[in-house]
Amino acid sequence: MTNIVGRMREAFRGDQRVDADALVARLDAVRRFLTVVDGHLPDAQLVPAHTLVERAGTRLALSRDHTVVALAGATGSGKSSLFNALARMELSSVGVRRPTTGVTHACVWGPLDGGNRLLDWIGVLPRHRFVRESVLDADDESSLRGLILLDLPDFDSVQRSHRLEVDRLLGLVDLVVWVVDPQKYADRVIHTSYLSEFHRHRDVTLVVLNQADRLPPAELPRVLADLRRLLDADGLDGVPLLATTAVDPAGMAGLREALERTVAERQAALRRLQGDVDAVVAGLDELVGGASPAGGPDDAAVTALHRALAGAAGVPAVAEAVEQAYRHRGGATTGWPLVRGWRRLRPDPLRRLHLPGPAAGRDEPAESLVAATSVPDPTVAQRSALGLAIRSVADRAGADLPAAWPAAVTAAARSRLGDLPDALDRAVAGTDLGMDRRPFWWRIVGGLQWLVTLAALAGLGWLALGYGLRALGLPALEHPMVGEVPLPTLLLLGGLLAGLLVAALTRPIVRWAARRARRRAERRLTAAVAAVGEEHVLTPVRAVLSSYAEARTALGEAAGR
Ligand SMILES: Nc1nc2c(ncn2[C@@H]2O[C@H](COP(=O)(O)OP(=O)(O)OP(=O)(O)O)[C@@H](O)[C@H]2O)c(=O)[nH]1
Ligand SMILES: [Mg+2]
Repeated sequence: MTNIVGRMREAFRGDQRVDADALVARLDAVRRFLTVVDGHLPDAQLVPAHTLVERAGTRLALSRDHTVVALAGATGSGKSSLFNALARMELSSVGVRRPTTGVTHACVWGPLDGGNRLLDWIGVLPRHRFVRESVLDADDESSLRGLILLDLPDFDSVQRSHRLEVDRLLGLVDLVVWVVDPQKYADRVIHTSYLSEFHRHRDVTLVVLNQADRLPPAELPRVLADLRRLLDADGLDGVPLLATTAVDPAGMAGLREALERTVAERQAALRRLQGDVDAVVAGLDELVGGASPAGGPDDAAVTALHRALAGAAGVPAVAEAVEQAYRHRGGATTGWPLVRGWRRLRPDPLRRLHLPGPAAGRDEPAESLVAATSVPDPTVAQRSALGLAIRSVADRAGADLPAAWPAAVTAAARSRLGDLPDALDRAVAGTDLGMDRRPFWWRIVGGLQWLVTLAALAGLGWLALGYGLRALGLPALEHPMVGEVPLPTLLLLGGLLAGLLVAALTRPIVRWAARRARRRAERRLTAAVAAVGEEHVLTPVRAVLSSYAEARTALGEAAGR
């Protein structure tokens, strides 16, 4: 990308013909570039490209059979004299009072109709338009057929409006003939403000040293050589330089011939536009040049973003609540039945956070779950950690990009910051924490607990019945014996002890399973908040990076590669 300009120059030099289709393709690429970078790069830097696309589109749609040539130069250099001499008619006033020409005059060789639309676009008033080729001329002027010659006001004028008019027209014409005279050919203004600015339009630039008759014949080669040196310094090496004498038809032959060649080639309009595209592309190069397209957001920064999002979404608090809730619910199902009721009185840690989200809500659109949870709002520290993580993703992603792109990446990363809190809350509320169903083994242990408790109660009842009968003086019950111990006593004590033992053995298993449940919930929640980060932060960042890559490709095509 760095050497686009150099390569373009090579392609541009010489008498190579410009392929109209290739030029149109390059303009399309500039258009595509502008579409892709829209909103990412400052508009002010894109003005020349927009102007080019608009002007080139219009110029190509208008007559390609005409070549618009402007005579430009300082006042008194002889532009109007050359204009009249080429037209062989007195169309534009030549005067002693300076500046003489205040508005642009046009002369069209061939029927005026075709050139009129071009002149409307260029902005030459109808009363200053003339037609050169009449029936009377027969074939004399046919070699210039298609030429539209413009006599411009002076660019170094005391009249500011003249300079504005010249600057406007120089942007529209196909070829410029710079007219200088022996007195002022070395003036700084024409070289610094104009000629050196035209170095990309060398193929559509001609320089004439007019009023050559005013120089002693021996002086002319020296002045021409001096002027050539100045032109080379302006970057206009290779540009044709001719000596002309407007007051002598013979002194016009070289210029006339050069114009005839230009008109016959019908290349000037395309070459001019090609020079414009080159200039615009060179100007845009620094906006997308340098780095190769970035691969995407940096992995470490993305991991840090996920962590910060999890913090802001309250994932650690929810995971902690999942572990506690597992222990709470597990204890309530598998604990000693005589104390289960007491356990149930304590609130469920997950329900306190209004989690898990409403079971039916999971199938509903996410919007219906707004603010569904009571997870604590992120702290100031968590908010700023999230802000930093987003900035870091943007900084890393935009680090190698040129000019305004890093700012565009940062803006994209932060573009949906306002939606993040709700989106994170919805993500947490919508995550299946894996706490809906009770594990099967809880029920087995629970059943076992009831069984041993019933055994204890049966033993208690049996013993109570025995005491009751004895107290009433009725025949005592014969308790079956297991070894030395009566069966009811064994049932009562064994049942109670077994219940306590099962509860004691189950507790560590419940705790271990609670930690597993916590990790599973953490995984799912982290995946859910990562998806939010993907949608709200990373996708916009990737969109800018892909715009950058597309802009590079488009500019490469616009450069003609
Ligand atoms: N001897 C001689 N005089 C010339 C030649 N070209 C122009 N002149 C004279 O130079 C003076 C200025 O010529 P213009 O054609 O009006 O110059 P211009 O560049 O149109 O000047 P503005 O309209 O003021 O920008 C006139 O007096 C011309 O007669 C030339 O080749 N030789
Ligand atoms: Mg004039």
